[in-house]
Amino acid sequence: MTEQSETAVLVSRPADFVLQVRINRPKAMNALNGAVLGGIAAALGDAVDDDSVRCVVLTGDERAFAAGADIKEMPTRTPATVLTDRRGADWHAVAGFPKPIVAAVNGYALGGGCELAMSCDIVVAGENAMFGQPEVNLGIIAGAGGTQRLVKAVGKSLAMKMLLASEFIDARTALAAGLVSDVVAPELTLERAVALAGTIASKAPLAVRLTKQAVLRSFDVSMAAGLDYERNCSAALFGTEDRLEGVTAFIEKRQADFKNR
Ligand code: DAK
Repeated sequence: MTEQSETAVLVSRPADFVLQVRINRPKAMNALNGAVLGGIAAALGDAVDDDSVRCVVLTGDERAFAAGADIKEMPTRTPATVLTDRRGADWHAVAGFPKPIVAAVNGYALGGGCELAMSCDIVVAGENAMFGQPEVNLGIIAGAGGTQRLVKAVGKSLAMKMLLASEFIDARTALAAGLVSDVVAPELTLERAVALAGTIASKAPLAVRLTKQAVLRSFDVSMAAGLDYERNCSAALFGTEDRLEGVTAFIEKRQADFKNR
């Protein structure tokens, strides 16, 4: 991790097996500049093979999860840099991260900020959260999954309204539409996300990992192919030590002690 990206994101351990990554550009509404994206990607990259991380919480501050890509970096960007610079890989580090990520969203999640939340697996929102895809105001379109993931999250009509008219939706609307899983008082957003992450982290890690993979697979393949994939994942887990531990612990009426094996 570079020195710049270390300050653009703050990494901490709020609970056993949980990594917290906080976007740290409060004066710029946590706009996602190269340092922030690089910092998130580096933190997740470090966590991929780290057995002490089983779930990640990604958050911002009370005013903004992230108000989008950094507009002040945009004047010098060209089609070539958009296609070839490191940001594509940084975005992929989030969407392709194999362990669960819980987004804790207070305030604005706009443009790339909304896309970042949607690249996470679960979104916990504070009552003050606002989600939007206002890229057309800038003459661009959503570039990190907004035209694809938002439709799948909230349906065509609401997605079109957000993407074409740049109308924001509040936390309650996002909950009703299925974009977020929980709405809580803003001061409890992070606490709820960390608690959820802690619960996920207490489950069998390999089962959690394959569950995430199988659910994400459902977006890309037919039902028949998805069901085949699920069955194969399920069969593979029957060969793990943690499966034996989970089943034995149930029968012996004790807490399972999973080893990620
Ligand atoms: N970029 C840079 N600075 C930003 C920013 C942003 N997105 N959003 C806010 N700021 C800065 C403001 O410029 C201001 O800085 P100073 O003037 O104090 O230096 C400071 O944050 C506070 O903002 P405001 O003064 O505007 O605060 P307000 O409360 O009045 O308004 C707001 C808050 C969030 C509603 C407003 O700032 C706003 O509308 N911000 C822009 C939101 C936006 O348009 N977001 C979408 C950006 S485009 C791609 C991947 C992703 C993307 C594209 C391609 N590829 C992989 C190809 C994504 C594109 C985008 O996200």
